[in-house]
Amino acid sequence: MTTILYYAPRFIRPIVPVCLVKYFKADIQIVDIDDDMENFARDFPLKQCPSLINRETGLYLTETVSIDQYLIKTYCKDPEEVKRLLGSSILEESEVLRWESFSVSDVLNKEVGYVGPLTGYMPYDKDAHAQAKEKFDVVLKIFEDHLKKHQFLVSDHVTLADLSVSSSFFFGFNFAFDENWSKQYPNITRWYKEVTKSPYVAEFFKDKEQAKAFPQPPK
Ligand SMILES: N[C@@H](CCC(=O)N[C@@H](CS)C(=O)NCC(=O)O)C(=O)O
Repeated sequence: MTTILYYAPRFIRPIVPVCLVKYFKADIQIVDIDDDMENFARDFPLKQCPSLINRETGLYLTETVSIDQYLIKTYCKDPEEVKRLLGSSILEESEVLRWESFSVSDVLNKEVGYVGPLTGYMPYDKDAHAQAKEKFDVVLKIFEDHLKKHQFLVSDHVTLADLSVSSSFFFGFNFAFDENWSKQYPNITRWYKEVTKSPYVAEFFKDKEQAKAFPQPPK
């Protein structure tokens, strides 16, 4: 029985794991949770993805950070490339983990909290939305300041940190971050455009466009 990576096209966190499986041509079946809900829900009661399972060998992983590590360390055959992606010193490895963990927790949650109500994905409440904006602005400032001084998040090349954070920012760039937004965040935009062209994720991003207009709050 093959290993299965569960994902859903509407979700952000599985973007990088799916790209890694494709890039490394891993012998893993990529399955949409909606096409296999009974088995998925039985084995993953939280019904969250990405999740990785081989029902024969007992391989069972949840958490994007864990799945990304597993995929790279198992399927990337070049040890130098593994170091390039995951860091080549203890400090770099820790920094990659820091940004990756941040991206699938605070970054994504605060981004969805701010952008989601503008797109109808979540209910809109004026005061709650103002607070969500304040919180996400802090996240944005962290990245804008960092990327003003650095080409990439950790090293002088793309690491898993860049892949993970840029895929979290996809939610914003897809639904809200238009050209005007980019004028306010030129370094995030420059970095996002560069990282999303990286061969690891280019296939996914090649037909994705930046939002044409920032959505306005419902009247
Ligand atoms: N802690 C998990 C969270 C996974 C997660 O929440 N995934 C979202 C998709 S991006 C999901 O499956 N949401 C459906 C739900 O929570 O019902 C991780 O970092 O991978």
